[in-house]
Amino acid sequence: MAAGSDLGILKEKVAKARSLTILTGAGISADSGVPTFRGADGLWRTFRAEDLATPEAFERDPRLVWEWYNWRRELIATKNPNPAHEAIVELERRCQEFWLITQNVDGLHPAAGSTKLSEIHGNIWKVRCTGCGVISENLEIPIPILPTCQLCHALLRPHIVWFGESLREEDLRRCDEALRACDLLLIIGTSGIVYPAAGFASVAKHVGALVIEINLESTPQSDLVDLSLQGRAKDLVPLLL
Ligand code: BV8
Ligand code: ZN
Repeated sequence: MAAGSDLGILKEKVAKARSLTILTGAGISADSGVPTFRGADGLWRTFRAEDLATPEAFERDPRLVWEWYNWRRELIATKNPNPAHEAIVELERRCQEFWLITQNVDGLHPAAGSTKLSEIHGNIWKVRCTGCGVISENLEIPIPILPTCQLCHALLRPHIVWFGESLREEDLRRCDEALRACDLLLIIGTSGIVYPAAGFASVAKHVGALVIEINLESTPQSDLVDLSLQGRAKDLVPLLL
């Protein structure tokens, strides 16, 4: 558990931050009961996320990929934001210059009230047409196993960034701006393995920002950051207020 003194230092840094940027991963939603990717509960049947979250997997077997996303939607639909999500909404309200970057597709940050936000890997409640490209919200539980577009009847896919697919230019631009402008970057609940998000800490570090990590355990980023606080996001993040 993080030392009291470290928490005190961090609380002060947050209060004094001119420009605060936060990067989150699956760990922040773990306390809401959403499985992480690499945690013990990360596996779905016998597949690894990297095997299903790819354009090739969808090309090969769209039914299987939709079954997986439907399973995750049904699970996430019963989950609520936790005190860590809520504390981040309060930090957005307090900090003059603020941006939240999330790798999570579960939609719990916007559900908590976050607005200054980039969902860089997409959102599981949005679908995109493989024919005409129209993007729409879809909250159906269960979603039809091979959903089609109401406009052109082509197959719909999750509006999610899969492995091997580039992030949206607008998101990359907005994230780069927030990482280069911030004087404090908070990294919460991510294993720091998937790029380009795994490279964000060094971008902020490069411009002289203080980089602080909150995670249950140490990560490949722990040597790079200025301070690594170990504990549950739901316990530690609210203590920053
Ligand atoms: C791209 C949507 C251009 C899908 C996701 C450079 C080097 C090596 C490889 C690459 C590279 N550049 C590109 C790549 C390839 C690839 C990549 O990074 N591969 C990895 C596996 C090495 N990147 C891409 O393909 C990206 N596209 O770069 O396009 C290109 C393409 C090809 C080649 C070059 C360039 C697209 C990446 C996005 C993929 N989509 N998600 C879906 O969700 O269905 S990624 C997905 O996995 C998540 O969004 C997230 O990003 C990642 C999982 O990481 P975490 O969120 O951190 O979750 P994880 O379970 O791993 O860890 C949880 C952490 O929380 C742990 O540390 C744990 O200790 C902690 N924790 C747990 N409980 C708590 C907690 N902490 C606090 N409190 C708790 N209670
Ligand atoms: Zn269409």
